[in-house]
This record gives sequence, C-alpha cells and structure tokens, in this order.
Amino acid sequence: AEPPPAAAVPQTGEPTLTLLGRIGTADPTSLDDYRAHGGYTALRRAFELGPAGVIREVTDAGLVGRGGAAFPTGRKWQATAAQPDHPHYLVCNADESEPGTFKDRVLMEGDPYALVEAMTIAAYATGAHKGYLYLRGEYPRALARLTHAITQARTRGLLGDDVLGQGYAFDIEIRRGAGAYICGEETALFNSIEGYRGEPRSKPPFPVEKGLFGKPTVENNVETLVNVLPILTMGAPAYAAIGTRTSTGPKLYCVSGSVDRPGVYELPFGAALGELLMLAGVRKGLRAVLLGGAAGGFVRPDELDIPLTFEGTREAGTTLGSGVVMAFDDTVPLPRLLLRVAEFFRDESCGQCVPCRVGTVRQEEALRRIVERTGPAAADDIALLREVGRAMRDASICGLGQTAWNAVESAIDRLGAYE
Ligand code: L3W
Ligand code: SF4
Repeated sequence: AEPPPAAAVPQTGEPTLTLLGRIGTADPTSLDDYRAHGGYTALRRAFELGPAGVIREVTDAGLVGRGGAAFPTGRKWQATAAQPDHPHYLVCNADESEPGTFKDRVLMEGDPYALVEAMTIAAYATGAHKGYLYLRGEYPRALARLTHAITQARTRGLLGDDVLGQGYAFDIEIRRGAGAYICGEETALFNSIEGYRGEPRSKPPFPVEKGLFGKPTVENNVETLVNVLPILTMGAPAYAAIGTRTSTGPKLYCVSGSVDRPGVYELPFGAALGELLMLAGVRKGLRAVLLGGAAGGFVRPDELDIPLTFEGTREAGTTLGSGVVMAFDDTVPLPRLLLRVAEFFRDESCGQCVPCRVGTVRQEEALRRIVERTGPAAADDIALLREVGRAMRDASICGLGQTAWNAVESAIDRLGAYE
C-alpha cells in the first residue's frame, strides 16, 4: 500500500528556492524530469573540476554540516581525501530522528535524484567508490523513491563501473535503521551497518581517519550533501553570498506546533526567528519556541529577533541544531512536555555509559515527581536535576547524554517552567 503523504510542505517549487525548488515541480520518479530541471549539471561540473577542485569549491562556499554540529564540510572531505589508507567510504546519514525534524524526509521523497547525484559528487571528491545511505526505518516512501532512483541511475550509467563515461566507479547501498535514535550518531551508525549493536564509539579517532569498517569515511547529513549541487552549479562565490558571512547558504527549517502552516521552510541564514514564525502563521498566546529539537533549547516570545545562524543562536544561549522550530502556545502544559522529552532520552539512551544510562532515568523520575506532585519538594528536585544534568553533560560519551538536559535546563532558566 502507498504510505501516507509527506509532512505538509507549504513552501515548495518556487523559483527563488534553492533546495526545495524541484519539490512539487519535478516528478520524483523520473530521471528525465530531474535532468530537465537541472539535474546532473553539478556532477558534470565536478568531473571538469576534478576531486581537489570540488573540495576547493565546497570549502570556499563555507558549507558546514546541517545535522546539527556545523562542522566545515570542506575540511572533512579534505581530511578523508588525504588519507593513505584505502578503501575510503561515503556514508549519508539519513536516519533523521531528532524530534521535530522532517526536512530530510521531504528532500528524499520529493527530490531523490538530488541526493543520489550529491552522494556521487562527495564520493568522487573524497576517493570513495562505495556509498551507504543509512535511512530511517520509518520512511517507507523515501525508501521506495530512493531505491527507484538508484536503480534508474545505475541503468543509465550514472552509477556503476563507469559513471558518465568518466572511468570513475561508484555505487550506493541503502541500509535501513530499525527505530533507534542513537543510530543517527555517526559512529553508532557505523556499528549498525557493520552488524554490531548501535553504540557510539569514543572519538578521536574521527571517522575521517577510522570510520566505517575502520577505514577513512566521510559521513554527511542529507541536507548537507544536497547543498553541494547549488555550490557547483552557481559557483562558490555566488553561494557564499547567500546568508551571512559566517553562516553561508540556504537553510531548511522544520516548523511545527502552535502554527497554522506547519512544514518545511527554506530561508537564507540570518533571517530572524520571528520572520520564519510569521511565514508559518504563529498562533496567538505564544509561550515558548523550542529550537534545535529535544537536544536544543527554549526561547521566549520576547526573543524572536534572534538571527537564525549557528553563531546567532549560540550567542543567544540556544542552538540551531538541525533546524527544528517548535512553537508552543499557552495551552501546552510545559511540565508535561518536559517529562515527555525526558522519557524520550531515557528510552533512547544506549546504556553504554553510566552518566547517561542512570542520569536520564533520574531526570525522568524528578520531572515525573514534579508533574505528579509527590515525593520531595520541587526545589529539591530542581537542584537534583541541575546536578544530574551537569554530570550528563560533562561525562557522557556522546551527544545524546551531553544534550539530554539542555531543554529542561533552558525551560527552568529562561521560561521559569516550574514557578
Ligand atoms: C575531523 C576533527 N572530523 C569533529 C566531525 C565529526 C562529525 C562532525 C561533528 O553531532 C550534533 C549536536 C546536535 N577532525 C573533527 C571532525 N569532526 N571534529 O564533525 O562532530 P561533533 O562531534 O561535534 O557532533 P556530532 O556528534 O556529529 C551532534 C545534533 O547533532 N543532534 C541531533 C541530531 C539529529 C539529526 C537528525 O535527526 N537529522 O541531525 C543531537 O544531539 O545539535 O550538535 O562528523 O566526526 N577534529
Ligand atoms: Fe549511549 Fe548515552 Fe553514553 Fe551516548 S551518552 S554512549 S547514548 S549511554
């Protein structure tokens, strides 16, 4: 049976959109239509530039990772390309699982050939001949569209032993996740592909040196990869002129919650949070906005002038993360919402390290006591939450434990959630 339609995408197919321009306009099941809408121009340009030239363009464009951590993509690619150990691998992290995130789903369902083309370029630049696309298991439509796109690209000589007749070999294998949030952590994802438990590895060594099967690996988020297409077609200077000096290019936002038009929005970096919320039709009685998802932080309605850039949100004491913007009006019971966030982290902790395994349980217990008003007084529980939160942040192995207290802390300190 045909899976349910994608999340609402109120803003698609407008010519001014860089990343969403083909969605809703080009047929996502037709390679010919993809080509008629500019597809495979970037790969041709990549072959003209050569691997080092592609990395130079990506570096000059200022592209940074869109999965949440904003690491410079050119630096990652250069570090992998330079490794003497072979083979090199490319991994696309399509295990989109951060609560409130659905942009990669829209890209994969609506413009699957773009990801196939972008993966081919990334692999060519970094010396990989095999790419893995690790797809969230709960995305059946994306799986169908990507499987079709990969098969068609293979049939037409755009994947395989001799891509575009250039003597370069590259192919893509899809691996499906099985519902664990932690498998979106880059090294847990490697373990999952290798057939082990999805538990994060300690870093360093970073994947660029020892990644999948212990070999040099580039791992990028879907949106990061798709940005490489406009970088090559418009050139690095034109791309870098979009956005701000330090956060360049377009950004996708997943807007949900107390808004009339939830969905994926594309804006250049630097737009104000309030501007985005206006587009989405924010409702009256706004109480708080969660930026960055469960691992992110809340801001108040009087802070909507925050510029949506990595540095702007950091300076404001929150994070842009992977582009989650969840609006909550005054009908939403904040303590229950925070308890839900804590349940999520307790559920998704892989249990490998003590601060996170035990801390997420203690955090949930304290928040439940506060909601149910049983046990010790709230002040004691808030002190306990701070102590547990500090331990998780300082001593956890990976980002899950390190950020599991972010949203609760910001709700206490910025929103006065329990006053
Ligand atoms: C080479 C070095 N590579 C760092 C690489 C590293 C990784 C990237 C970022 O993500 C974020 C968090 C949340 N040489 C390197 C190096 N790298 N130093 O750069 O690394 P890192 O460790 O800063 O972050 P991370 O663990 O990859 C944590 C966000 O992820 N998050 C939510 C994610 C959810 C989604 C989704 O559902 N789509 O993205 C949760 O915590 O914002 O900032 O590749 O190898 N010296
Ligand atoms: Fe696992 Fe949590 Fe430790 Fe990450 S921080 S390795 S999720 S127990």
